[in-house]
Amino acid sequence: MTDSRSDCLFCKIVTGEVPAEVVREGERTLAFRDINPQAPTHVLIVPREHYPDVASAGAAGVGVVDEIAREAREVARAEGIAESGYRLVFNTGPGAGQTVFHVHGHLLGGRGLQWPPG
Ligand code: D5M
Repeated sequence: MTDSRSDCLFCKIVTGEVPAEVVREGERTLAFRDINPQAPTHVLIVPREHYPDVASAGAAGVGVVDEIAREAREVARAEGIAESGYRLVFNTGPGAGQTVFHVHGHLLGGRGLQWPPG
């Protein structure tokens, strides 16, 4: 479950085949702005390796979810939202709104965020 997929949009962003506004390049991750932002800061953090969702990425036991959280902290600092607070969301499965099946953390911030999220 770790190879690049020719039919996966975020694998294509990782390889540069599809353009994106990249904000941070990690050794194991890439962070780029969401094409349909839901907050002043809305950045997606993806592993370079392909996992369909956070459950499979976590189950692989290779630290990739930890790495996404670490990168989110760095992006939040760079975006100036680390102090005011931010949300890191993994939609998991179609019922939860996942539409791209390459695990991605949504980093959201820069405005007040409501709870529950709906
Ligand atoms: O989130 C998938 C997210 O991916 C959604 O917020 C839109 C975003 N998206 C889709 N295509 C692109 C491209 N090409 N660049 C940047 N962002 C993109 P999900 O949790 O799966 O619903």
